[in-house]
Amino acid sequence: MLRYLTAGESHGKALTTIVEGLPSGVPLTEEYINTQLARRQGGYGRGGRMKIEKDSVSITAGVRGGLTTGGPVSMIIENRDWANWSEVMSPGVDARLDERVVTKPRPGHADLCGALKYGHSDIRNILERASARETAARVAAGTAVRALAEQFDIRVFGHVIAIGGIEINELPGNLEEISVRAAGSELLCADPGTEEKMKREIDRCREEGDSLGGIFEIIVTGLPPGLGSHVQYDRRLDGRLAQAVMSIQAIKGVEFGIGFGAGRLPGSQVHDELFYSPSNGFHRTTNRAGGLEGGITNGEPLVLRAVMKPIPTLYKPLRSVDMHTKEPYEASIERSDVCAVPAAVVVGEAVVSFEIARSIIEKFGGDCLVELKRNYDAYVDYVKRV
Ligand code: EPS
Repeated sequence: MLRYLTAGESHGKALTTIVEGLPSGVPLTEEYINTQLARRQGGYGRGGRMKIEKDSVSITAGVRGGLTTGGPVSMIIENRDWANWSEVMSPGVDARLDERVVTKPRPGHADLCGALKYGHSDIRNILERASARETAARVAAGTAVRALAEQFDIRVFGHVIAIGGIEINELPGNLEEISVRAAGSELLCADPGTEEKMKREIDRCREEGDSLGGIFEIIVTGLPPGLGSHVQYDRRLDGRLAQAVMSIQAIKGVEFGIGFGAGRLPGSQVHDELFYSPSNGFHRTTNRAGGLEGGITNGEPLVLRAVMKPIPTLYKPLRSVDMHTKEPYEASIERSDVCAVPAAVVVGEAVVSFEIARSIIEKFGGDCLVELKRNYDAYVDYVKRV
């Protein structure tokens, strides 16, 4: 079973991740992962921290000569900001625990509930781990397995649909064109006219000390029918994907295909009709389901949307209560991103890649890539001949 864990605090020494269950023989390099780490750091609307960090992964186990060995792949991303925090964040008994203490919980953040749950009087012990800095490690893990998905010509890409109230007007009908246009945009937005409006909205919010969320879409092409399963709740691929994406910091909702829109339409306008032709096999001419039926891929592109709330660290004060004094206060000024939706797209691509790779390994088995490919090819051949 493919699995991963991350560890690390936002201003700690480093982020660590271990991916276990990757077959042997998958091409994987630090450069390949660094490309995705750099994409995650970009995007119009990031704050001062991204000027400090230049994320770069060090693979410390599980890869030899550019190929996975089958052993756990461990990866480390150092935090450059650690140099400014080593005394406060030190794991040693000499840590300066009396400095940079946080007692004022930010509304919308894990600050208060986390501190209550873990019995901390210094909220820093919560915010350091709740921080979206952790998503750098998730991108490393997701990219390591994306390398496997690419071996099967599976492509995962995302793009921004909305920032605040500004939504794209039109999208190219061709998925490849969406991918190309998003790749050339600072906001990963495939509609250039709208991108400019989104940037102006981010500028406006920055000036007002506010933050902005948005909606993004992740698309996966090249999937065979039959990944995931209807037989048990925790094997349904839509459920797993939703959990993976919902677990990204600040994500508040996930939908597939026409998603929530399906609740406003009759069944005749929701379900994708089935056709068969000798050249195309079984297929649909619409994809309102978003590529999944019964928790199983149906061979159409997977289309998933997620909504990200505005980041809760605001320059504009929101009312809250000091944990120690119980006195009301208005949140103090903190460094923050104004908008991190483009970064969330890259994280979304990573966690979706992970679930897709996991479902491939589950269905096709194999401890080395050659074995996995053999099983995959035999299945794809069978599907064609049905
Ligand atoms: C974050 C706060 C900011 C962001 C950070 C997430 O960091 P800092 O408190 O150091 O200014 O920049 O995001 C990252 C560091 C990152 O790599 O994405 C938060 O509170 O969640």
